[in-house]
Amino acid sequence: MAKAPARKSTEPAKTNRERPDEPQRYQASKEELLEFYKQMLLIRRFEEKAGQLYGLGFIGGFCHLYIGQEAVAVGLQSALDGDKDSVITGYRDHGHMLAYGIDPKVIMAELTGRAAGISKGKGGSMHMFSTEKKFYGGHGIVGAQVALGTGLAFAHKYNEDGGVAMAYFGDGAANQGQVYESFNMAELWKLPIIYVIENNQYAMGTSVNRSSAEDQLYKRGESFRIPGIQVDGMDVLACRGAAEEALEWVRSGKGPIILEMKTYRYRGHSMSDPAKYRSREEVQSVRDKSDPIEQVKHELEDMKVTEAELKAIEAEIRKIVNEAADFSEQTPEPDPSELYTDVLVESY
Ligand SMILES: Cc1ncc(C[n+]2csc(CCOP(=O)(O)OP(=O)(O)O)c2C)c(N)n1
Ligand SMILES: [Mg+2]
Repeated sequence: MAKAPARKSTEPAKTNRERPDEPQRYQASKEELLEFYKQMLLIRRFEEKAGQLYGLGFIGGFCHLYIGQEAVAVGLQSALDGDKDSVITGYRDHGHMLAYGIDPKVIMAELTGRAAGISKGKGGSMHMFSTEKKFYGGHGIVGAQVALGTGLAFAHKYNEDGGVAMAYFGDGAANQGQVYESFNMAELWKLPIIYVIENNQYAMGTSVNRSSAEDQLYKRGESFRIPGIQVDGMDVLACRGAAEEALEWVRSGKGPIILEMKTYRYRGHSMSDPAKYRSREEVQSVRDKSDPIEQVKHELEDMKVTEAELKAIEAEIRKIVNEAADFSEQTPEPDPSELYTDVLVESY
């Protein structure tokens, strides 16, 4: 049988092998660094309080805490344009909402299932949304937010609104098939999206090295020609610097980019976690060596911020969190007639 001739492509070779520059650590002013510190501390204290309320039975259902990962949401989202850009994430979402300046009271009230909650008490920990702030959840299906985020990016491009979508997902989610279908379309259509892989080293109870053939997750876009950058996710200024670089790439029409944030979660995967997959020493060692909040505290001290000023910030944050907790306990639950409302919201 005659051999079929080698197929000749009529399309020009895709030569997009340009790479973004190596990101620089962001040079923050004292005021900016203080703001980052406050936001990270707010997330930490808010999450600690949520953990307590869960233990007391005020919060039902699932609850995944963000403690340890604060620098990622704060550093990245500080670079976004709140009027244009959109954010989407998974179920570990309270930190991302707080970093976006959403009122802690309505987040805590959502956790306790109250009508005043941001999803009217009907979403809970994993399903918080604020279309007003272009925050599109809060999703419980691992990896689903990647495809949905790609859709948000498509909408930005289609509507020519100049916005960029930021889609967060975990190291575990990075092994889901729909992530790669999304990567393909995003690069093909040069969609304005930053894929943020929050590599906190574990998916529930499985370490990234045990589950991933390629554990350098920033390389996961290579076969789609999507560049990736690995970032110290425990350093808020490194996170901000990486966001600047990624935004420059995406806003100039070059298509998607991947940021792999090397981070760590201190608490269990969710509120019930036998924690048999890692030692206490491992967790303690990360806390001691690279806690994102302590690092910033030291930098602030170097900038001559006094202990009294730092204590005042701590007191201010504790007050905000206590007020949110009081509100979330006292405000009423939704009326049963709300059961069938808000099932579908048209956002575009
Ligand atoms: C499609 C799907 N499969 C499995 C689960 C159960 N599940 C919930 S969280 C999780 C681990 C995800 O880990 P990772 O993506 O690393 O995120 P992290 O929890 O570390 O933030 C799994 C398997 C799910 N919610 N959805
Ligand atoms: Mg993980």
